Amino acid sequence: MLKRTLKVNGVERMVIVEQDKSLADVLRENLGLTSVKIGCGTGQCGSCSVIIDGKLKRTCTLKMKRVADYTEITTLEGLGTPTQLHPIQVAWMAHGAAQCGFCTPGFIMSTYALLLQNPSPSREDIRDWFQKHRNACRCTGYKPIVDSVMDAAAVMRGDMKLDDLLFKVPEDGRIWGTKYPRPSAIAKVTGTLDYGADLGLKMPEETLKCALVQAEVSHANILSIDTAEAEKMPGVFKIITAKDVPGKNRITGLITFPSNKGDGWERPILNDEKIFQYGDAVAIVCADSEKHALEAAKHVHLELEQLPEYMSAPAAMADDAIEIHPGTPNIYFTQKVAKGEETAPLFEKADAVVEDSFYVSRQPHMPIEPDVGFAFLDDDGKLNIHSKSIGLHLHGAMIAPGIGVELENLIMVQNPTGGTFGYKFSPTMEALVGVAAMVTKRPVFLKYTWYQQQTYTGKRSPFFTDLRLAATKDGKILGMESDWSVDHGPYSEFGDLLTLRGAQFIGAGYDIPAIRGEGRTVCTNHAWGSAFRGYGAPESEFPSEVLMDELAEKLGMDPFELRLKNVYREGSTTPTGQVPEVLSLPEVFEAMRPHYEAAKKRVAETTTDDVKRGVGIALGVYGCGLDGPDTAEADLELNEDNTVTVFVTWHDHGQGADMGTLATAHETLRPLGLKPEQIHLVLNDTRTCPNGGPAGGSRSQVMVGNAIRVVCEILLDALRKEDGSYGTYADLVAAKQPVHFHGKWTAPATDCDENGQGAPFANYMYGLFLMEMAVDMKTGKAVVEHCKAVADIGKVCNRLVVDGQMYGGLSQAIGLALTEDYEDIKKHSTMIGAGFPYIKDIPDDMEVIYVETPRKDGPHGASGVGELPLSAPHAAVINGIYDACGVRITKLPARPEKVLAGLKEKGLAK
Ligand code: MCN
Ligand code: FES
Ligand code: FES
Repeated sequence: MLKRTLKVNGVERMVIVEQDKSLADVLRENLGLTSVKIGCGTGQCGSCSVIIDGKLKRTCTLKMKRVADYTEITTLEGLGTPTQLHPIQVAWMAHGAAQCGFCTPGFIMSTYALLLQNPSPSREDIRDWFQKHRNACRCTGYKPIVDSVMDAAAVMRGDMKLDDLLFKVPEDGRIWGTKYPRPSAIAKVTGTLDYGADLGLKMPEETLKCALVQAEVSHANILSIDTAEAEKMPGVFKIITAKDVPGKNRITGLITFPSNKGDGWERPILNDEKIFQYGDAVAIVCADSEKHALEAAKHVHLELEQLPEYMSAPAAMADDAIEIHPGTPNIYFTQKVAKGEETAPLFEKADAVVEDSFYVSRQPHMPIEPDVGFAFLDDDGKLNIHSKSIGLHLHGAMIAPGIGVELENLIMVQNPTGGTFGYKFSPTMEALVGVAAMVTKRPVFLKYTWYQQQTYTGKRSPFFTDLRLAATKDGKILGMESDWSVDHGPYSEFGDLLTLRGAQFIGAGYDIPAIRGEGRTVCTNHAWGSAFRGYGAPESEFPSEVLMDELAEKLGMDPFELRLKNVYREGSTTPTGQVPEVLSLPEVFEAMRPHYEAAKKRVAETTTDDVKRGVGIALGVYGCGLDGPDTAEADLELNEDNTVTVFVTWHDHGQGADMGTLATAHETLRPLGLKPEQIHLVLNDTRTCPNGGPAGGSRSQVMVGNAIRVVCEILLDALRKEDGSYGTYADLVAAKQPVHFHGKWTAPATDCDENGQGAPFANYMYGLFLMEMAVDMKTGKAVVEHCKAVADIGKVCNRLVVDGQMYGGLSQAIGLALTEDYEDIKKHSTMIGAGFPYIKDIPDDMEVIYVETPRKDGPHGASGVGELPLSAPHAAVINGIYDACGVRITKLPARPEKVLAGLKEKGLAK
């Protein structure tokens, strides 16, 4: 133990701490300064950055024994407060630089340190600084952050007025379509928003801290679990294994299609008979402190019988592979696609046929905030589970039988969330903390390290795809043949639905009259397949968008013109035979044309023998919603003071659910003349909020937005008087009318049949992506120098949010193309190891142009946006590499060594 007096935010504070405790933990736990966030915990993300004696330092790796007495420390709490914001914080709000906001305190402190030493940094200086100090952001694509720093610096120098950064509501009172800052921005920029780990510090004293006992092999039979030694360890309250679980100890994967050969009940909460993947949990240690829980977990002994590990779809499909779930074949679902006439004769008579094999990799989500959650039994005996869930009602249904709780006795709440990018479409720890609270009858808290986040949450399911295209000599596509295998890991959860995405999105965007193909879902022992932004689109459109370039080359056509020739027009149908809801793609292309031409010219002028440059394009399409008649509900209450409260489950990954809810409600309620602050939001608590459905499939703006529109219109109808004016709360009460309203909206869509045909989505998003690439001919390293996107996402609800969605998604697509992977469990278990894109990996020059085609079935004309920027831009990167240096990468990621091998093969390496 040591005593230290620290000068924190200008005040002397004494702490008595263990010498090996990190400064980050001391600031958070001993001093309550929870603006200091712990992301990676290993010095790779910068979210724990503070200023120590005038210098920026990461505190998660700084042990207290190295912190001297009277060290001066400034945290975000010392920079500005909600009522007295620092210009950096105001700039952050003005540019929408805090999405999930988890990285924000670290970035703002880093900015402050930079501006102290360089009041007039250039954009490149700022990028160099954040690169050097490892400030990592997964949401924003960094551009809004650099914009914020530039403006904050200008204000601090006196070159700009702070007032210029403040949002002013336009005269017509409208906030729809503007840059109104999201309601949660102020809490995010001041570090006052409590995320799961912060809430964990504020829980009652009797709260038990949990640690998991996890497998370190990927496939094994469990012979025995010995907890005897661990149970005697200090502070241990209870060690829970499968035998203690009150329910059926399974999480249902909610099988979507009857032809699925599994029953969806194969995923254990605590593994009992077998280990199916690395990290599977076999026991939960509940103790009085995290330290004690972790220590005891090391003393639980597992006796395992190792089985062959099938770490990819081809391995699990091999003839001699044993069934991973005995009784269910490893290929447990197949999905056909059959549109139009038979393709075989078309391929025979076609002028040009191209074919290739593709692999889209096991992209890790890599939120900065590791998974975290807690549970407790409330005074009514109901089990409350708080987590990062982005599907509260869905997850309740998936886990309740396994835990052994009736659905009506289960309350699910989403904590403020530091990014998920889809991994939280899966229950991760909800059932574990639920079981622990039920068994111990105490509040329980569990947080993962970043290593656990990476190794024990779902990942993008790799697709292995063979694809053929047939076309006439003038470039009209005649037919397509596809075959795809989906490595979905050991758990079935939505694997059939993901496989259907291949039928729906391979070749999307083009009018292809005849399609034949088959996809299959394969059970493997690698990380379980969970939703990842784009969900099937990047896996499906990578093959078709790269093959389009191969076709263009074969035909001697420009890839831009070939695409334009085939995009949806009057009379076209999608791969599922659906008539597209809008036909804006020709307009999208024309909006891109001048930029494409300028880019071609620029790369021709700047390419050199050492650094070859090229341009790649790709077309992206994705549907908004869950397939078929997807539904969302919303509630609204008119309050006594004539303000309204909207109750809704529009889950917030960090994308801006609060902003979407507010702007959609405000726009609908404009006849009442309410100010934005007169609309209160209650989000994401199943006790009070009806089922809006999960925040996946870029569905919320359309689905939940429509439910909000409907309930707001019901209120308007209730208040409307004969003369067209609107009454008040008092009028409704006087007339004995209700003041609480319920709205519901169902998408006019149909499920796909066994041939993948149907009209599954009422709304789509469309985009054309352009990447200007530079390839170092010595190393094979490819970088994106400029990036442009033209997007049709319908009418824009909030401009800051959609820009942020686009930049963030584009940077994840660049990561998917060039660096990111989770294949090698050891090597890819850290941010750096897994190829997390830092600021210098992402171009500063990113621009998005919107073609706002109003959607009939979108609230106020809006479609979705979240996943569009991760639908196909990675194919543009790969096409750009080929254009630059002639190496065609078909298996992601295009790491330098892969490109270099291609260059060597062609004798082009320098
Ligand atoms: N929006 C808008 N105008 C439109 C369409 C949408 O202003 N025409 C806004 C909405 O109000 C919402 C945001 O854009 O705030 C995204 O809307 P939408 O596309 O409907 O998607 P969801 O709200 O359902 O969000 C989910 C989507 C998905 S599926 C993933 S995965 C994802 C994503 O959004 N994960 C994210 N964006 C993310 N952004 C962050 N920062 N972190 C994640 O984990
Ligand atoms: Fe400290 Fe990531 S650098 S938490
Ligand atoms: Fe940067 Fe989410 S806003 S990680």
